[in-house]
Amino acid sequence: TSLRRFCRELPKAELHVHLEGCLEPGLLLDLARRNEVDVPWRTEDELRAAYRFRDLASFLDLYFAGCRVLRKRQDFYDLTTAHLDRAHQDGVAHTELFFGPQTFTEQGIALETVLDGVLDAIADAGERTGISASLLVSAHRHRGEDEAFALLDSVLPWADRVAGFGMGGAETGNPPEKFVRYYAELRRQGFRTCVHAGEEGPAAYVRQAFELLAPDRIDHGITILDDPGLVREIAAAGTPLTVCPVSNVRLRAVPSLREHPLPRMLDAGLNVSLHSDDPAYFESGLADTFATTAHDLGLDRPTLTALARNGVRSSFLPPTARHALL
Ligand code: ES4
Ligand code: ZN
Repeated sequence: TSLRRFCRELPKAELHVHLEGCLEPGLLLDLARRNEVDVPWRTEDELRAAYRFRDLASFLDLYFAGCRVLRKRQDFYDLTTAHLDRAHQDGVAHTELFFGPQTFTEQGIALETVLDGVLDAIADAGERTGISASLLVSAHRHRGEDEAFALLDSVLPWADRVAGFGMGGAETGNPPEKFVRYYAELRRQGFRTCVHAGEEGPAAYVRQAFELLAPDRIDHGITILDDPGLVREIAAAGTPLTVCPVSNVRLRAVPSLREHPLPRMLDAGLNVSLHSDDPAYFESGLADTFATTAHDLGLDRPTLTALARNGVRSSFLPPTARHALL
């Protein structure tokens, strides 16, 4: 079988994908028209031409600009449905979707509009295709800890439909140490946690995340190799690192896929798995991410299988559901 087909058929768990980053150009422009939101792009090609990023911050500018077209419950439903149908086609058996309500509540959109649209689509997609999906509520680190606490309080009515909590946003200047009390509270309330760290921030941020926040997973973590002692500690702990190689190249955290640290991370015994991050903006779903990463880094099929199994093992599914996918 071809590499592409092998990667598509591999049973995969997608654990690091932002729902807002699944907004494809066609739907974005449709929603802009539907909701009469002015956007600076008239065609899908014009929008795609803007997918040239200097760094994480320049990407987040476009990502948050795209979010402005999402206004109504049906919009969140349509975004989630379109993504889950593509993920199902891509051989994703289970996915944990990051979603950041602060973007929308800040614009006066009710939390129920946003969450019920997403959660209804997750339930309907499961019935239609069999895909298993759950929600990770994501706070923005650039908004600070008080706003993260307010987010937590506001989503508690949906707590039984939230698989865990994460944190993304502008990393440089917003180190994990600013969120120690927030993560302690998440843990006290029994929630699973992840945190973006070491995407473009230094290894010291990954160390802070690991030691001070004690997350169940670390998202990215690619700069960890600058601190060999930390590599040994995190490898020994087995803490999953959800790596997104295509994203890292698009946001210029690494110069090219061929130079990506993934092989060194595997050699160091870290629990790494592969993910897409923002498939619409980086123009690569999970199957393509596996295939292009394998091609450019020369990964063999047993390695791809191991990466996919790491993803399944690192999911927040209950053990029986995890084992069914292994
Ligand atoms: C991110 Cl808030 C957010 N969304 C998508 N990708 C990200 N990377 C870091 N923060
Ligand atoms: Zn991410």
